[in-house]
Amino acid sequence: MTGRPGDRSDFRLSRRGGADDERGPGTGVAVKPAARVKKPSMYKVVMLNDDYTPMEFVVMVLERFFGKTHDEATHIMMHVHQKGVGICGVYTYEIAETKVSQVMDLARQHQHPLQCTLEKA
Ligand code: TYC
Repeated sequence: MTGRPGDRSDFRLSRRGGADDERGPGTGVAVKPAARVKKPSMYKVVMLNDDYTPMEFVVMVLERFFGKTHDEATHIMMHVHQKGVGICGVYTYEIAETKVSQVMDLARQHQHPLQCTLEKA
């Protein structure tokens, strides 16, 4: 299996309709074996406290980009406010990276110092 388009090097002829059944050679049905799929690594999107970003802005960010309800967002924001750091969500790398960018871009546009990073889960 090379990953090249159209590559069927990992296909095998099935027993039924095999290469030398009554239909003769070369009539077998190509069957792809179950792929071995690795689970992707997961990444935490982590938010850091600061003294200037308004609480309502953090709550809005958690609702908008992390699908939290108002109550969930308020809880996470208060956790970060009190403990200094908190988890917004856990995602595969590309999604986590996109969410960090979305948060940082919006914070920058509003001139808030809010910081958000990614950590391997
Ligand atoms: N500490 C901020 C304030 O008192 C609120 C805040 C919460 C800021 C969470 C950032 O990630 C944060 N306005």
